[in-house]
Amino acid sequence: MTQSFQFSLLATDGAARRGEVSMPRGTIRTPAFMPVGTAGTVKAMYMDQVRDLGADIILGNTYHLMLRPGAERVARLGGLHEFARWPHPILTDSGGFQVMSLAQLRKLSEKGVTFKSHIDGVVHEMSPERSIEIQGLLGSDIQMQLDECVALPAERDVIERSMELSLRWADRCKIAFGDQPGRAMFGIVQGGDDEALRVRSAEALTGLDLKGYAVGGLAVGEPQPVMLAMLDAVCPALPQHKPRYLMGVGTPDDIVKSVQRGIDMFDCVMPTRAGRHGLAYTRHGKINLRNARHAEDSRPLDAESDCPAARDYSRAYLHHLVKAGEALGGMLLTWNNLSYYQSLMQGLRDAIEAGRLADHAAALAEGWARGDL
Ligand code: PRF
Repeated sequence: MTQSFQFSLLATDGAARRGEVSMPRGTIRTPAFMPVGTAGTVKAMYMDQVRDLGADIILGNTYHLMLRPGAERVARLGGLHEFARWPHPILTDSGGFQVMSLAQLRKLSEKGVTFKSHIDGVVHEMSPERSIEIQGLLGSDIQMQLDECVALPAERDVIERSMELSLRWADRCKIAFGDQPGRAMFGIVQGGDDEALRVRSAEALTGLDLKGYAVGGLAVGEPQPVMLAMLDAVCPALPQHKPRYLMGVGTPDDIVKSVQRGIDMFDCVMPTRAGRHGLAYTRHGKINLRNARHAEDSRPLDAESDCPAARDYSRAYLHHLVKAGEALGGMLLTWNNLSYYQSLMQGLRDAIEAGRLADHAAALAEGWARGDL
């Protein structure tokens, strides 16, 4: 196992990349999907299950963990890996995005962001430096710069000022992070739906020579073609030999199309959150188990899957669990969904290695369109 943080490109197919991100706690096979473990748990899953499905890394949230149980407390308890019993790599989001979507009474300035906790109303301050300090206390392997993400649509000058602020915060986060050979701090490209601003952001961050780059501020209300156009502009402006992470994306279709444009890493609450709401992702598209048409359907979600949740339980039983509000319903559907997402990523990795990504993407789309027969 390597003692430093490294990215190797193993194969390419068009703009798509098959790679490996190595660090002391393990190796991430890319393209990778990171299950979201916001509060130190991938909701409704055991960590062993998450690992067995093929996850090499999970995501944790600075915002939630700083509020409860607190970063200093997690540090005293041995760090997040030990606390949550996940010994493999962890990436933490910096908190800015969650403050903007969850906290009350937010105030943004050059210094950072002040907000009231959504849990108990206590006022907190987070600067770029404090965000990096918290991520260090948690023991995060890949730390994100503090950034500001504007909701779209927005005026160009609002997007521009916000993007410039995020760049200044990237500088400060880089200094705060310092030199930690086994860990990484990623910058976040912003710039809304403006290609020129996106390229400026990507070029300025590239100049900071960070260990990896995220693309933020997408999947925030814009149509998919706009997101894809931003990736078409941003990816060529990022260094070839650094990992690229598209934050908070997305549906299986978003992921495939983003991989085809050169993205290496993804995280999204979709498979876990949708699972707890009765939705199953399958090779044949999404199935809403709440629907009465499943009430006497004895077929499993996918007889050919090697995930027990997909293969061994009838849709009728899953429908019953979901309707009855039973915890097991959310557990089985989350298991199915993360299994589907990880198998999707394995399929993409294999296809890139074999140089047949375009055909593979077409076959996936055909399966989703075929529907749940
Ligand atoms: N910034 C950060 N986290 C994020 C985003 C962002 O822009 C997004 C946007 N899709 C999801 N998570 N820091």
